Amino acid sequence: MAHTLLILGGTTEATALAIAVHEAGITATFSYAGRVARPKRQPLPTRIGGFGGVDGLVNYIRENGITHVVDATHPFAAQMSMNAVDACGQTGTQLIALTRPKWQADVTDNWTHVPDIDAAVAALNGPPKNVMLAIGRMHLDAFAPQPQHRYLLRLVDAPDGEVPLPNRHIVVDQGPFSVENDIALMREHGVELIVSKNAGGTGARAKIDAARALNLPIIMIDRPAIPARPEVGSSAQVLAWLDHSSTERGV
Ligand code: 3Y8
Ligand code: NAP
Repeated sequence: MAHTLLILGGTTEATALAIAVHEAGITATFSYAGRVARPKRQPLPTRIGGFGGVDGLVNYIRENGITHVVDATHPFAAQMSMNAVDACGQTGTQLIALTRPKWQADVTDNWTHVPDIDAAVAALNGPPKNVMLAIGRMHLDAFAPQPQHRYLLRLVDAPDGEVPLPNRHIVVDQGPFSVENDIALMREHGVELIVSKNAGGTGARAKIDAARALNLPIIMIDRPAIPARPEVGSSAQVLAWLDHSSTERGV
């Protein structure tokens, strides 16, 4: 019985999965939220934009006869992951998450772990420093209470609205990044401290290795809580799950 797969994308692993699913000849649609101007092209039919909450995703699943959902979104895309658990529960659709492990500090690293964005902001109390804020665009406003620092911001698209940080230098660049590039960038701007999400994976890893090479401290933001769901760490495991899972809807 043929499967009809929905891949919730936006990560390096989602792209790798799309290639594997395409090569396996499995019917699938790739989904982006539509956050950036030029998302990577995928070898699968691609939809762009929110579904309209849980109900919108339930309708999408039903109207498109989706039998399996793979949540391959970023570990900080907690709302999408919660919605996927709810919508698949309501429709009896098989769900699995393709995730990647958190980065772990080694003995030479100087990381300060904070639970969330607001705690990262609080950790920036103190005299002006050159801070690399490598967390994208969506949460820049949260850092407005710490205007004293000289920020190096890396954004996927040039900002359309006002950026609430007076002393900043904006680099427009879309990952995956390289360690050499990030070392050069940090040196060029005299970066003294990096703020990072614990994204895991390889696409955002360059700055972690660059910080290690330059012996720079990192404020590392832990991942938001995500509801329990089956998780695997590779495209091969997703394909095996598809082979072994039935296509009947749960009752
Ligand atoms: C829209 C479109 C692939 C996917 C590549 C990964 C790696 C490169 C590194 C830094 C950190 C950051 C950010 C980052 C990385 C990968 C992956 C990853 C971090 C794209 C993409 C979309 C997004 C959304 C975007 C967020 C932003 C976050 C930039 C695509 C390029 C900071 C996360 O301007 C905005 O609104 C940007 C929003 C969510 C976080 C934020 O708060 O701003 N990602 N990133 C997806 C959609 O529309 O559904 O996939 O081509 C994808 C990638 N970005 O196939 O190679 O796997 O994580 N993305 C973070 O980790 O902190 C950059 O600068 O060092
Ligand atoms: P989020 O906060 O968890 O989701 C907010 C809303 O965006 C969701 O409720 C949903 O809207 C929509 N959405 C999110 N991902 C979607 C997808 N793949 N397809 C369709 N709609 C999606 O998500 P986010 O943190 O903004 O992340 C958005 C996208 O960027 C995701 O694809 C994620 O993988 C990617 N990304 C995020 C980060 C990050 O740091 N957050 C990093 C790298 C890549 P509706 O409720 O209307 O359905």
